[in-house]
Amino acid sequence: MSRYLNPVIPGFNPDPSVCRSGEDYYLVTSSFEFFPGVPVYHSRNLANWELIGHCLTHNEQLPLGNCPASAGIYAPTIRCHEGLFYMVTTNVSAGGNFIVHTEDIRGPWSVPAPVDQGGIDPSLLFMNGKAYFCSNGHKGESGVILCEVDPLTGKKLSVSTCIAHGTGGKAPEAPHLYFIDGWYYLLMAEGGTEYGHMVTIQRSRELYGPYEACPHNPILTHRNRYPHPIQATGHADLFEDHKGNWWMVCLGIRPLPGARVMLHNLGRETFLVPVTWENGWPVAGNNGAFELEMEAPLPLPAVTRNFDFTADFSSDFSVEKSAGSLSPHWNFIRNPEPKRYILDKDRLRIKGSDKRLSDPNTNPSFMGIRQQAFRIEAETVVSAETLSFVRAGISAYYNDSYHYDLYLEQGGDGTKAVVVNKRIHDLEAETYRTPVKRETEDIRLRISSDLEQYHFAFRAGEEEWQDCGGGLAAGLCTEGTYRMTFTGVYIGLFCSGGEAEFKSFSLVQREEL
Ligand code: 6LW
Repeated sequence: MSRYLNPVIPGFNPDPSVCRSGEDYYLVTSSFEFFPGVPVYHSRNLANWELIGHCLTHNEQLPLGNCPASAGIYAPTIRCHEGLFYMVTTNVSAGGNFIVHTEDIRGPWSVPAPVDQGGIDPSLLFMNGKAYFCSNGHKGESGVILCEVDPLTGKKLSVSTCIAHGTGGKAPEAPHLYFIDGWYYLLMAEGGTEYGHMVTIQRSRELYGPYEACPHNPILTHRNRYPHPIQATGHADLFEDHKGNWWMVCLGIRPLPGARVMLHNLGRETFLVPVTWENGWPVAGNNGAFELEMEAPLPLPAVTRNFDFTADFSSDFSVEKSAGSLSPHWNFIRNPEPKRYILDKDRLRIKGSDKRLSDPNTNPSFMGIRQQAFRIEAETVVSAETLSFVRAGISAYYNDSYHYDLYLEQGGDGTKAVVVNKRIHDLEAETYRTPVKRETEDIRLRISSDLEQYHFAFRAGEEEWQDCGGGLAAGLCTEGTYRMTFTGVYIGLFCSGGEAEFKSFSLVQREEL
């Protein structure tokens, strides 16, 4: 037995799916309007996951132009079969369901092979030399829809047929099919991906059903566990490790511990739950529940975790080659324009455009890292050398309608100010502004957070740190958003207007609650 900590992948990492290749495990999560798409994590012990790349690294694989916040790439499934890795997902804003494949998990992955079956949350089952494709809903029909597919071309080889519905919960989704000990098992999420979320399972001797429900459904849920630090658990994938132990990865959220209503800003995170079998049915965790600290038979012991990030601006970096030279932790908002991000003498230059962080469905100049702990401290050093107007700094960015920005503003005449600007819903307000001396070259900007607030501070040259106020974390929480949104907060560097130079960026993410 080894001890490990949940979530195994904190921060915005929803809809996890996992596959095993020998003694290596690969896990993918949803990425919505962010680029590159579908992060790929690697682990050998199932508790520590390293981000090793993304499945969708080219614009042709990931058209996100005009995609609204929390649209774009929905839940992925990863499988490996006969030496190839397959990832299947939905671009809900362009093209629907598609499959990509690769021999090398580190990419590049193939061009997308579209599958002419609708619905979301697609999954693959390889069985007796055939590949089956299921998704949730199709042409207005609810339920799990199945067809045989050529996984390389995406061509459908049979008609799409509804094989099952959920077990009565709201929003049945996230279907995965497995063949285990002579049974086809159909794992699903139900109850909606909010506080009633749950995982159910059904089984049949025949792939096309009829499916019978497990007598102890839901097999995983925290819907009756209030208050518990982990809520909204569901959307799972089931697998056996190379030692014969069974597991589920699932999503869940950690609401802000201090809030009287449940609110979460870190996003839907990835959790690991041990699974045992009783009478041919899986039992997840402790009768469907699990904790932040777990004891379980990991294939290898867990090691100490560290989610700190320090940017390396010295590498030979271009956004076009982002899968290679840029740390995969950097994400962009929709398809980035490579010309706007330049590494030059250990500095990052970001060129702004007329697009601002609050502009919907577009690609402002921004590079961000997921916030993975409630308590963080992020710092950057920015200097603006420009003849035109520029705003450049650091942002706690949820999406175009919810972000807190701390930046240096420089006018065309050389006047400089440090500003805090907050955007919540349709209200945008400057909450802090102070001039800084024209001759000041470097401004150090800091965003820190605790369980309630983000705090902003700056330091001009060698002067003292100046407090610039704070902003409630509640302003960047999914539950408060106007449309239903699925992402989490990024801490990122941005520039609008002219051009700015960033000399460093670090993000300390403290795990302890
Ligand atoms: C995912 C679906 C869902 O595809 O959210 O709330 C979608 N339910 O299962 C995006 O994560």
